[in-house]
Amino acid sequence: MIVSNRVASPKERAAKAGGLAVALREALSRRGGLWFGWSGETEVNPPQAPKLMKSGRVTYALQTLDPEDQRAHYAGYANGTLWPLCHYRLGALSFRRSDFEGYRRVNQTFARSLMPLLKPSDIVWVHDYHFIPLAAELRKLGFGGRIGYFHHIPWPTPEVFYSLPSHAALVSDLSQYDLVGLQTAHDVRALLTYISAEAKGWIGPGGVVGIRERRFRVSAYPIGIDAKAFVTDAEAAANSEDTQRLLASLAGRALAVGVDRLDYSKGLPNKFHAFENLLERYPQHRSHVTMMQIAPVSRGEVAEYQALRRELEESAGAINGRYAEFDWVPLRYLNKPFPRATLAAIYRTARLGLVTPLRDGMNLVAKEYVAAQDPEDPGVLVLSRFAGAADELTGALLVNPYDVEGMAETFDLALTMPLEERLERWRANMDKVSSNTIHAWCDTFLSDLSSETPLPEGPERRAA
Ligand code: GDG
Repeated sequence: MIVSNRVASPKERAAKAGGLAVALREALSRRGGLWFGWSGETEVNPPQAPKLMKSGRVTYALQTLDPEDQRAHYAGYANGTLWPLCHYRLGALSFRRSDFEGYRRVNQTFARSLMPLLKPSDIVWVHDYHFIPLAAELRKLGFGGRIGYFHHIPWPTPEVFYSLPSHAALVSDLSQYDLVGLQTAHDVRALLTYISAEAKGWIGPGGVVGIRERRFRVSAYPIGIDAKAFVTDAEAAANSEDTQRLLASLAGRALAVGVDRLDYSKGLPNKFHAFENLLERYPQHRSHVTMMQIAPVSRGEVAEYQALRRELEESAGAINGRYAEFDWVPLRYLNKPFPRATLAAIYRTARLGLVTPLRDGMNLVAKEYVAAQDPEDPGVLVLSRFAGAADELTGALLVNPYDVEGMAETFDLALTMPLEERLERWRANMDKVSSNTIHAWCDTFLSDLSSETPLPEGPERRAA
C-alpha cells in the first residue's frame, strides 16, 4: 500500500505522471497493491470511505477532505510549517496550533479510511511530510503490520528542528514506523543526533534506533530517476521539432537552463542575480549566452510564494531591461510547465544546467539534466552544495548559492570548459545516475521494509 498526498488518478496518469509516480505505480503493478491519497477534492462532511478505482493490478483509493481540515493540513502545517523548517527557512516558518490540530485530524481521517482496506500482512509505504503521524494513527486503530516512511525533503539539524514547537510529538510519531528513509547521510546524522540528544533514544549498529519501547531503523535511500527513459527521451529529442525551434531561436548562442518549481527553496533570486553578475563582470558572454528558467507556479495560494513570484518578475525585467539587445534577450523566464519530451530537448541543448537550490532533499532535475546529455558533447552541471544530489554527483561544479559572485565565476568556468573535462565530469555523474535509478531505490526500500531480520535489542533490554 502506498500513501501519498496527491495520487495521479488513472485518467491523469499517462499524460502527467513524473518519474516517481511511474516508478511507484510499476512497483505496485508488479506486486499488486493499493495507492491511497487525497482525491484533490474538498467537501463539508466528506464521505468516510475513499472512492475506489481499479486499473490493472493497482487499486486507487481517493479520500475527500473537509475544506478547513485540508487547508490547515496542506497550506497550514505541511507547507507553512514543516516545509520551511526542513528547508532551514526559519524566517518563513509560521506555526499555529489550529493548523497542527488540522494536520493531525487529516492523518486520523486517512488512518480511519485506510484501516478497513488493510490486511495484517500488508506493507504500507508512506510518502512525505504530510503524513508523519499516519503510522501512529494506524497503530492506535490496531494495525501491527510493517509501515515505512520516506521523507523526500531534508531533515534539519537539531538546532533548527528545535524551532518547531511540536518537535517532540513529531519524532515520537516517527518512532511508530518500522523504517524511516531519508535522502542523504547528512539527513540521517541530523535525525539520529536529535534522537540521542533530545528524545533519550539509543542508536544501535546499522541505523537501528530505540525510543522508549519502539525499535525501528533510520537509513539513507537517495532517490534516483528512470535514467533509461530519460536517455531515450533525450535521444528522440535530438532532432525533434522542439529542438529545431529552440536552436533556431538561440542562433548559435549557448543555453543555460534551470527547471524548478517556483519555490523559495530553489534559490531562484540568487540564480538570477548570479546570471546578472556574470553579464556585468564577464562582458565577453553578453550576446553569447541565453539563460532559460522554467518555473511552473506551485502552491500559488501561499503568500510567500506570491511574494517570490513578484520578486522574480521584477528581477527578470531588470536584467533584460539592462542587458538585452535588439536581437538578444538574456533571460527567458517561463512560468508554465512543459511536456517531458520538450524538457528533454531543452536539457540536451543546454550547455549549462543550473541547479542552485538553497536547500533541497535530492533534486531530480540535476539527475535528469545529466541523463539527457549528448555523450559525445555533454554540457556542464552547476550544482548547489545544499542539494542532496551533491553527495552523488561528484562531477558537477559545486556552488554555494548564497555566494552570487562565486556562482557567476563558476558559470564562466562552465561556459569555457574544454570538451575533455566536460566528458570526464559527465561520465562520473552519469555512472551514478544510471546505477542508482528510481527502480533500484524503490526495490531497496521495499526489500528493507519487508525484511524479516529481527532488530537488535536496546541497551536496557540487553542489560536486563
Ligand atoms: C521533492 C523534493 C526531491 C519540473 N518542471 C516541469 C517538470 N518538472 C519535474 C522535474 C522533476 C520534478 O518535476 C521536480 O523534482 P525535484 O526533485 O527537482 O523537486 P521537488 O518537486 O521539490 O521534489 C526534492 C523530490 O521530491 C523527490 O524525492 O528530489 O528534493 O523537494 O522530475 O522534471 N516536469 C514537466 N514539466 C515541467 O515544466 N513535465
